[in-house]
Order: sequence, then C-alpha cells, then structure tokens
Amino acid sequence: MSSQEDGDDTLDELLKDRARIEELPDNDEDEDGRPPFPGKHLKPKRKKNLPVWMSSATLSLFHEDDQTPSTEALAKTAAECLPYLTLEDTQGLPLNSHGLPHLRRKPHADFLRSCLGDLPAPYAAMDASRPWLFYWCIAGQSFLNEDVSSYKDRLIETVRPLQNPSGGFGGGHGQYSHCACTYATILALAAVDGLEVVDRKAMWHWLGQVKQPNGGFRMAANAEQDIRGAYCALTILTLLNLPLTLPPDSPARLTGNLDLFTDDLGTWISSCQSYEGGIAGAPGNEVHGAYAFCALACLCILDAPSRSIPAYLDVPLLTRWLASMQTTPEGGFAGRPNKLVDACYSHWVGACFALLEAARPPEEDTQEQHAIALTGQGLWNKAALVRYLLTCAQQPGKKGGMRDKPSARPDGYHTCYSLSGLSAAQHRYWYDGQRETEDEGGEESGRRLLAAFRWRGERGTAEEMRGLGVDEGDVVALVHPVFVLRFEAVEGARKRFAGGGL
Ligand code: FPP
Ligand code: K
Ligand code: ZN
Repeated sequence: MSSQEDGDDTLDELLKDRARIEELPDNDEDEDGRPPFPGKHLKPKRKKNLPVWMSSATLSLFHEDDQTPSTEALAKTAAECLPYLTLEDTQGLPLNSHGLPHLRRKPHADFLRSCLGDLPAPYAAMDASRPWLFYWCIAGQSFLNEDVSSYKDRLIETVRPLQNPSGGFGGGHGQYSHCACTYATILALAAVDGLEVVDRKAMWHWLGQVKQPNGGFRMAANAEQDIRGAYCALTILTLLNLPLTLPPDSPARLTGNLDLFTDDLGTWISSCQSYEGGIAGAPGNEVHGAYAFCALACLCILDAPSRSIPAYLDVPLLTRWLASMQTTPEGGFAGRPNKLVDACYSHWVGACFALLEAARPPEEDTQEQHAIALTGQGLWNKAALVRYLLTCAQQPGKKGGMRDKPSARPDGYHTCYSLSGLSAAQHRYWYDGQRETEDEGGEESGRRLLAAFRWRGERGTAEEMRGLGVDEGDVVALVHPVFVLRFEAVEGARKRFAGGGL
C-alpha cells in the first residue's frame, strides 16, 4: 500500500470516529435523572451548551476506546480530585459560607516562612535556584497580605554574593549569571523594596550580551534562546529603568545592527506562536501555557495590550488554545494539550486571561465582560479554578502550603503561583490609557517602557465574589498581572528609579 493510500485510510477512520462522536446521545442527565457533574464523562460525548474549555479543542479524533498512558493518567487524576471537588471529602478543612474550604491563610504563610529557614538535605538540588525560593516564599507571603519588609536586610545580604561583577545574578555562589535567577532576584528584592543592592550599570552590560541579532534573548551568555529570556530581560530592564539603548559590545548591535533592546522583539515573539495557537519557548518547539504567559507579559511591557498583543499574535487562535487548557472535571489548568491539571498553571495560564482581557479595545465594557467571566460563560471559568484551588490544591493538616494536585507535596513554587492564580480569578484588571496622556513629556517619557506601570486592578464586586464561592477571608491581594508582584512593590520600583541614569 502506498503511503498516499495509507494516509487516506487514516483520514477516513478519523472522519468515521468524528461522525460517531457527533451521533452520541446527549448526556445532560445521568441514570438517576440528576444533572451530571461536569467531570463524570471522561470520554468525549456531545453536550448541549458545551462549556468553552470543552469545545472542539478537547474533542479527540482518536478512537474513544484507545487507552494510552495519557488517557490513563488523566483518568487517574480525575478520580483523585473528584472526592475533593464534590466535597464528598473535605479533608477536615473549615468551610466558608458557600461550603467550600476557606483559604488557609495562616498555614500557607507559615509554610512559606518555613521554606526560607533551614531546609532538609534534598533541597541541595535547588542550589542553583535559590533566588527562586526567595521570590516564591517572599512574594507568596505578600499575596497573603503578610508584611515582608523584615526580610529586606537578610535578603540583600544573601543575594549580594550571587551578583557577578560583569552583571546579573547567578543561582548560587560562583555561578554564571542567568536570566531566570536574575529575574527572580529582582522580583524578590522589589517585594521588600531592596533594589539598591543591584549594580544597574553592570546589569545593562550583561543584558546586552544576552540580546541576540534576531531580536530574541538567550537565558545566559551563550545559553539557549527562548521566550523566558525575553520576558525576564524586559522585566529587569523595566523595573530597574535601564537604558533601552544596547551597549556598544552587544552581539545584537555588532552583528544584528540593532540599536535598542526592544528592536525586532515583537517579531521574534510572533515567530513563537504555533499553528495550534499556543506559544512555544522558541520557534518550532512544542507549545506550553507557561510560555504563553511569558509572551503576553513581554508584549505588555512593550506597549499597551490593545496595541502590542494583536500586532504580534493571532489573538483568537491563542484565546482558543488557552481556553482549551482548562481541564474537566478539575477546573484548573494544564500546561499543554492532553496533560494533567496542575495548580501552578493557575498563574501561568490564568494570568494570560487577565492580560488578554485587557487586549480588547478600551471602549469595550470590561466590567460587563468580567461579570460574564464569573458566570463561567466567558473566556475562562473563574469559579471552577477557585474551586480547584480551594478543594484540591490546599495541603490539609498543620503543614499548610499549596500543591500541584492532591497526590503531590506542597512547595513554595506551587504555593506562590496558586495564590497568584487565585488573585487573577478574584480581581479584574485593565490598562489605564488615561495615564499615557499624563506621562507625556514627564521625566521618564521617551526612555523607560511605561506601559506595564499603567495597569490597574480591583477586586470583583460582592456579587461576583459570591459567584466564585469565596468569603472576605478567602480573597488574596491584588497581584500585578505582568510583574507577578503586589502593585505596591511595582510602584516602589517605578518611583525608586524614576530619574533614570546609570
Ligand atoms: C513542562 O514541564 C514545562 C515547560 C516546558 C515550561 C516550564 C516553564 C515555566 C513553568 C515558566 C518559565 C517562566 C519563567 C519566567 C522563567 P512538565 O513536563 O513537568 O509539566 P507538564 O506536564 O505540566 O507540561
Ligand atoms: K507539571
Ligand atoms: Zn506545577
């Protein structure tokens, strides 16, 4: 059989299967006539009013009896989460007025605090990621409204030896500077208003070495080029108000003829969007939700979201891809198609919606859109995400902390990004175009990228909070959707370096 015929056969099979899916009866009610819990049906069956995240993107064309390691893992995860989602098992957690577990503020804050103390031996593997631990645990506490200012001196003394004379921060003593470690260090320092320890001039030089002739950024000098580098570098440049002009010895200037850190960046980000709509770490690679966040947040640093996002990305295609990352029955997000729900994607994917919702032209009524989103009919189902976080991601017992899924242990990373995702669901965000006019001609105009400082946010209305099933005590702080810090910390960095200069 020729490969051509072979291909036609496969297509016929797929189309037959698709037809079978279309013929399936409605399953709006189970045998007892009760409306089904959304997760009861792990197999693709046609549903009336298909929730948007269960739309055709999740309807598999493969034979529905096929068992693969992925289908097994998905079913296992659903089974593991269902007793908590349905509240059949509340794990002994105190419940709020809506019957959901309260957010365990104190145990989570205690957990994050304990992660900054002496750590057990297995954490030696984290030696190259120490700045991440500082950021997750300090920022995470701030999202719980804990006062983190007392960490300032200790943090400054801890990161001082990680700063290299040639610029940037390494993950540990004597390690080369790296974009991810430097990003985490800068955010942690911003959270405690401790940015004075940064050698900004050396940082500017070092970032010149990671900017590439094609417009993208490497993760470190001579390391891989990917979209995390672009987001990390733009965050560092912007919070520190470094000159946008490339240093004279930057490869981007020498071989690429580029003049600014921002030159050809939007076009490079564009090239990371795949045919599926998602964003890859680098052109041609597999797409992932965390990279979608890096792309969107980076574009939001470059300019107003309503300009920069549609200029460089296919927004409908990306929106559809992101919406398909919300999983059933769990209600949280997966990082990529056919993979498992994980609480950390509450931030990496959830914050994408906060950024995308602001990409609409300013005249569209965001208040109304927000109300729609809370009903679960919008781009994402916020109530389902909150339910996953409160029922499945909270570690019960004395320990506290938040976790990927019930079978996982809590850690600083998942605690920080679960709280940030919770914030994205509980608040609404918009870009304040009015501030563009106010900034015009001001001392920073023409130098610093000011777009990301023009974001605003506020808690949803009391009615919206009821729709999410949260009480007053379950609401976290307003987290900046671009910088993943409290707004106060972002404003502190803006003010500190408003004068510019090196
Ligand atoms: C796959 O992990 C994960 C990735 C390919 C990307 C991870 C990137 C981030 C979490 C964020 C990076 C951002 C910055 C700012 C440095 P996996 O296979 O363990 O998980 P999965 O099965 O859920 O995809
Ligand atoms: K994962
Ligand atoms: Zn995770």
